[in-house]
Amino acid sequence: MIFLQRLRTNCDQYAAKTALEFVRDDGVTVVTYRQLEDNVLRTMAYLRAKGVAEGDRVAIQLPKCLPFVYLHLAVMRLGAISLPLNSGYPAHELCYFLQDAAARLLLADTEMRPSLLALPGGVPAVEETVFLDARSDEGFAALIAGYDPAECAGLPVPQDPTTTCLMIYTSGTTGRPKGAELTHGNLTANLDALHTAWGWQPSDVLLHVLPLFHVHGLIVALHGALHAGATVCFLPRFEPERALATLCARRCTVLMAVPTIHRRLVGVADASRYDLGHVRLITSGSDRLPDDLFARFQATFGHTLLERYGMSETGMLISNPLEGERRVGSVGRPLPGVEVRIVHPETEAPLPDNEVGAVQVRGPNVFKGYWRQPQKTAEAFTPDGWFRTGDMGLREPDGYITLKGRLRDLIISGGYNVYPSEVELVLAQHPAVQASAVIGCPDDEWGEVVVAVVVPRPQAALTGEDIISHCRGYLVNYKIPRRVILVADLPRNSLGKVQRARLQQEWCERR
Ligand code: MLC
Repeated sequence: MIFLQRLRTNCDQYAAKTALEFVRDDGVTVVTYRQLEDNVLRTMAYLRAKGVAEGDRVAIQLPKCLPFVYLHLAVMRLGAISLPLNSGYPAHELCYFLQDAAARLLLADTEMRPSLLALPGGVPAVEETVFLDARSDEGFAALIAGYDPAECAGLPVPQDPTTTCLMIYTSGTTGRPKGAELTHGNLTANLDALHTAWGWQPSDVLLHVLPLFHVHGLIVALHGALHAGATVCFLPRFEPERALATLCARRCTVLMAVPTIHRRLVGVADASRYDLGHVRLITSGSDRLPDDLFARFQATFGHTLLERYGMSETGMLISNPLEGERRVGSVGRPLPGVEVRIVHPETEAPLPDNEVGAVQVRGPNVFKGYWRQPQKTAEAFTPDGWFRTGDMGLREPDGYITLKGRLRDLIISGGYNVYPSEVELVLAQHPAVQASAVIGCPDDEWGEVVVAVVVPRPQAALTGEDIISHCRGYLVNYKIPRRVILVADLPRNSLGKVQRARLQQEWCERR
């Protein structure tokens, strides 16, 4: 059953049960499954009145809030395409996504109003921008109150598994980010697989600490819980003590997070005083879980983290088991319905067990393609339909897969992907920059941090601070270099390509 249909069924079956709780400093907003359905139907009527129709892209750039959830679900239910965007994107970066996706409507935070209205030529591409005060539930409730839920209650729930319902932007080794088109079928296949693998129950209460604009927080966590008829307890942002206190106070049973968050949890003073005995599952993903953190988490909370592996284009692919060995350093075995193979990175011939090669995947969870990028889509797949993940790994004889680095120049910082090319393009726009290379350096807290190695133009008086303040205007916070190194020249190979590995050797260790 398509996810949206299942959610609709859950709204009937669990009508009086809490679907969503939003915990704020000044109290908790509670939304039952019946109210969720009502709010989604009203939001659909609101969006229809704005002219949103099947296939339209609707960009949502809001901080974490309940209206985000209603808008996202309503857009998909209308057969349109939800385009969630990081609430931290500065106007300049946001424009690229709006233009590329040719979004019909932008729902933006009121805080973005000054910078968006100051854009020369206005907000590009979109037909309308609506500013919402997402921090106030009352404001949105008042906005949709005048719309009749009955207007959309009779509309058929989209059923075609091949229709795109969600677009998540991801970058590549070259060029600008691309919109990965995920279909109803992709989401459903992934949720069905996770439901079984992780033993989701209607009685589960998920503590939601992640952002809503990525696959992890949106699909794996939020959709996962709604698919199960469970309860989602949202924290507006991650704060370690508050997360632990809420886990206990609200008797949460599931937590999903990235290694940086787990590291902050174990770092809380006297963390083991929090009794997490009622929690049944704590997962880790979006970045490699360091072995020491796996052990420290176990020692602190008595919980064995369940590490899993996925990506925006594919949803979840591989997971350690709910029952059985959660192997340190390994991401586990392929989820039901997902095929994984390890191939030679150049010939793409399958490799025997225990040999490191490129990880390729296939299954109903794998995305349709990159939005309006047939060439890039073709390059992402082998001729026989396997998706090239860009990660390296090996399979052990018992089927467990261990990731062993990346084929492409990807930096993962705090669970967010950063592609050097994106930052380099911004650096190139600085008039005093002659050349640059962006590398990831290992970091205990963030996994990796972004470091820029910059060659200034001759005679230019350039400082690292100049570079950083230039980047602030163009890039979201986690892509801004933490360190800028000014050099006279970059090491290049005989083809003129910058040797990033040499830069890493030279600069990452010298701290
Ligand atoms: C915040 N900052 C970061 C950062 N997050 N810098 C580098 N990397 C990051 N990930 C910046 C802040 O802007 C600030 O800069 C400084 O670091 C300190 O901020 P902070 O307050 O300590 O950070 P915080 O806001 O608490 O955020 C940390 C975090 C967050 C770990 C909670 O990064 C986070 O939610 N990460 C989760 C990412 C995620 O959901 N990924 C899923 C992708 S989906 P300044 O200059 O302002 O001081 C995917 C598929 C899959 O990958 O398999 O899951």
